[in-house]
Amino acid sequence: ATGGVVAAVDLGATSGRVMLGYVDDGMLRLEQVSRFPNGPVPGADGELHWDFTTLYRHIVEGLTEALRREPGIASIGIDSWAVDYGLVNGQELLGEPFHYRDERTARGVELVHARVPFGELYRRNGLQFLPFNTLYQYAVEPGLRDASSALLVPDLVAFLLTGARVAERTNASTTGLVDVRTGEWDLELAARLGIETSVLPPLVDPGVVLGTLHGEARERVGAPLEVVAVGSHDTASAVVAVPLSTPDAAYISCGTWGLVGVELDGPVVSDAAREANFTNEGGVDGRVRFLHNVTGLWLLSEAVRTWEAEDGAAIDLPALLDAAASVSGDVPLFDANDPRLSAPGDMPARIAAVLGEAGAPAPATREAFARTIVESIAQAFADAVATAGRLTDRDIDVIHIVGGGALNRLLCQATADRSGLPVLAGPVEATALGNVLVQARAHGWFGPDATLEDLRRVVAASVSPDRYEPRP
Ligand code: LFR
Repeated sequence: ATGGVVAAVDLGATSGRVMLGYVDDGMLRLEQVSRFPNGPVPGADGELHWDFTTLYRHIVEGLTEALRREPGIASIGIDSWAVDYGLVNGQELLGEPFHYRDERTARGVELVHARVPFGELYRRNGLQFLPFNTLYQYAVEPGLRDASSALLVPDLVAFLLTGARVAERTNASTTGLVDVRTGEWDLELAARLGIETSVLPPLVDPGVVLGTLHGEARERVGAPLEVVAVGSHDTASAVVAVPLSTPDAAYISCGTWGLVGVELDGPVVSDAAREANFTNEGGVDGRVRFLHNVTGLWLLSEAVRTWEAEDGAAIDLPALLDAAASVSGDVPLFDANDPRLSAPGDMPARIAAVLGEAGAPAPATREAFARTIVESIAQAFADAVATAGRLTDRDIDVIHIVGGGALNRLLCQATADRSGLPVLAGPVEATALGNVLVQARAHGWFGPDATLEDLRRVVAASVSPDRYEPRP
């Protein structure tokens, strides 16, 4: 066959969805089946969790509806944000997973670095420092002792659906416990950190069949559908669907985060890469996602959330961005990666405080504030692209922006202006497309030996990006 239909479950930090992906003669099309909200939920002591139980219910409902619409679904693929996990014992989920923005991780960082200095960690796992990397969470996770397995979010969904206990490799690379050179669990590192290695499930690669729906999931959805591993880290799936147009192209996968970097065949764990806080995450087909996390649209969505709470009414984001685009003159910039901006809470006040420290007045209107946020994100994007070029000795000639950020015209233009490079924006749904493509390839719909480049050709044939030229 040269085509068919699959279902993609794509969970983001602010919303999740179930999509149908149609492949037909080298072309690709998505249809949204359901979309549901997601976000941090404070627990009894103010700690931040995910409401995984509700997410899972939405997933099963979405899949049920997907199968009703499309009885011919060939498989299901699941991706989500990285690093977070659920603990299971037997068939039971031991409590709601922690949200990576919970502040307990600060203690985990201290504990881990006291045992293994960051320089050594970087040489072993290749990861930029992010305080929530899974190994820091495990260091403060008492529940690990009672668990038979620790499963990252997409693996946890696959486990509940099929009973399979695995760790998909691209997402496992974000735990900090996978050896960047071999792609296998670094059992010695885990042991040194006091992490029970029996909780780490066997690693599998994207494209592998994980199992078929079982038990209640099978009854509810109504068929023994197959679950196929995809690049289960959302960013890994997104990078699959970047229609890289030149060998020296950079990408920005922009949603809650802006993941800024290039694709490599092997890791770079130089001192310079470590100092620039660049990560070597595992990509599909053994590629390396050499990138830096920039705090992305989180800054804007948290600001909007604060203003909506003040007003007791919803804010029209496109209208706000249009108004922001018309703000004339220079607006003050702040460091988008300031760690004080990473927790939920009053974002405008915190940004005003950061600006105040630097002697800059806070913008007086909401549109000017939104402009300050977008320009500051764009500046951080431009800086990270330049650093990626420097660290990999590449002359970056174009920036692809994929994900929800590709819809933000102000951000795309500001990124072009501040980097001096053309920006190609789209596809918006890169993550779901990458999820679908890897499943479709596993079914042989692109021929027996389709490479990532072949998959990207399908994307390029199916969507046309918007082009932004840099302005002087
Ligand atoms: C993007 C993302 C990033 C990861 C962050 C936290 O959705 O997966 O790649 O660093 O979320 O998991």
